[in-house]
Amino acid sequence: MNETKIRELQGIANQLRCNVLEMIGVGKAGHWGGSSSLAETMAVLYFHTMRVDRHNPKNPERDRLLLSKGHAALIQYAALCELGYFSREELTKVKSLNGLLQGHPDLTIPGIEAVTGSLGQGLSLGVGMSLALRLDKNPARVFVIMGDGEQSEGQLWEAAMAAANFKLDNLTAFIDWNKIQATGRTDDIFSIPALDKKWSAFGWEVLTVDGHNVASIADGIEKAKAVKGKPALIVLDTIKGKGVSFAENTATYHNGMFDEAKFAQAAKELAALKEAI
Ligand SMILES: Cc1ncc(C[n+]2csc(CCOP(=O)(O)OP(=O)(O)O)c2C)c(N)n1
Repeated sequence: MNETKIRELQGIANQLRCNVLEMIGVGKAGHWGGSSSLAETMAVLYFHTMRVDRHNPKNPERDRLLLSKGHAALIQYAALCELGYFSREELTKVKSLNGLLQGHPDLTIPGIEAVTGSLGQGLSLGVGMSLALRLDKNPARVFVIMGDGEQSEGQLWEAAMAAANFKLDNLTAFIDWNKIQATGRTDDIFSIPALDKKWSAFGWEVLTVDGHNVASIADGIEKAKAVKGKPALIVLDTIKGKGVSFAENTATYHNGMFDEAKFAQAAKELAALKEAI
């Protein structure tokens, strides 16, 4: 990937973080931590890798992205808004009764492929979709993003076995390995050591990339797509809350509130990141 493309995608990731901050606003709870850790991945998937068509959101040959960690919906909304799936005005109405965008992904929202939020279910949905696409000889691919805290959900390990059993090489999953879940460090709450080895023992091709480096993410996805006869998992080594210094590496902003001063500081830091491109 050349420098121009890298700068373009990083610029998009920075803008996605700004959109998320705008949606959370002042004095309202919002999932900053697990949204911001995915900004680069969303930028690469939606603006580089995936075939999507906002003019025809249901195009049968579109690639599908399922956010199994549905509480991070704001970062997906941020990307869909930049692509023009809905107006910017919707961002200001997020999580309100008269708004389109709810706290978790919903099928009423253009570009959203699955209702998620109850953790552990997205991969099962992805397996079903991948099987259906293969039966239809449809070349579309399915991408599923899970959290590291989410790895304690038993259902996703059944889905992992099924995907390997059915040799689903049209399926790529991600773990947003930001090491923190809702109330503290994932290792302290429910430790699952050697995640990469576990997934490869379950029959998946596994690779780990720097989840804040757009070129590494894009390269990892290309490698995953080239794998034949089995599904691939990309572990995204990320920082929860990335981009706002006081919100990084803490559970406080998993679903926290910004007061006016904190919001202003966050906005300033994100603006500086944009300037630095
Ligand atoms: C089945 C289920 N149990 C509990 C929750 C509440 N919950 C929401 S987010 C979260 C933590 C998720 O942590 P992780 O997967 O690491 O997400 P990230 O840190 O990337 O936001 C929990 C337990 C849920 N949404 N679904």
